[in-house]
Amino acid sequence: MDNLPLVIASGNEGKIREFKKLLANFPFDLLRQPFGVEIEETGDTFMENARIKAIAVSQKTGNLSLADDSGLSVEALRGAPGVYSSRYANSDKERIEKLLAELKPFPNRKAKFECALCIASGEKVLIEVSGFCEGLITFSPKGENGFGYDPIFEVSGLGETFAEMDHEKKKHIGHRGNAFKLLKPELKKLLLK
Ligand code: ITT
Repeated sequence: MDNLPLVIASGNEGKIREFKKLLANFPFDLLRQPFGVEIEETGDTFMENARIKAIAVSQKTGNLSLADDSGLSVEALRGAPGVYSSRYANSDKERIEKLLAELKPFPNRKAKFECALCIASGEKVLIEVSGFCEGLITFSPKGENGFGYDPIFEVSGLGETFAEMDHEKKKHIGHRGNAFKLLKPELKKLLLK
């Protein structure tokens, strides 16, 4: 059977790397979204934004698409940065600095990563799932792996940040990996159709 083209509807290299690993055993030809695609994320939830991105890229390319909208919600900051995680500041370094500064007065360091995944074909949503990972915000960045807020997110009970883990470990316990566990059986059903 020929591989099916699947466009990863993301411009975030960190996410794309993780998806290549998660989808390695599936019969997909993974494609990048067309250069210069800018999609306005107007949703109030991660899932709404994942749908917006998946549908826009599928309509643009004529292929099946997979979009991920994800982010970090910090309890003491009443859920911020949440759906604004990528718009919180201009670079990973500045986002981390801003979050640590805003959280400084609060003893409560609890936070949660969420990842909403959506597979679309044209304007039709075929699959949507969400995954979570709970943890604590550290007082300073630790570790060199991963991307985004990984150096300041310590997974509950593990005592190490996402950036201190290898890819395999993050894949198993992270929000994207947890969403992918729910996506997997649905994807298998889709491929049988
Ligand atoms: P696309 O929309 O093109 O996929 P983006 O970076 O704008 O790329 P989002 O709107 O979903 O993606 O924003 C998610 C932000 O949340 C991302 O930029 C990171 O800062 C952060 N984030 C998401 N998943 C993460 C992870 O696994 N580790 C660290 N930070 C993460």
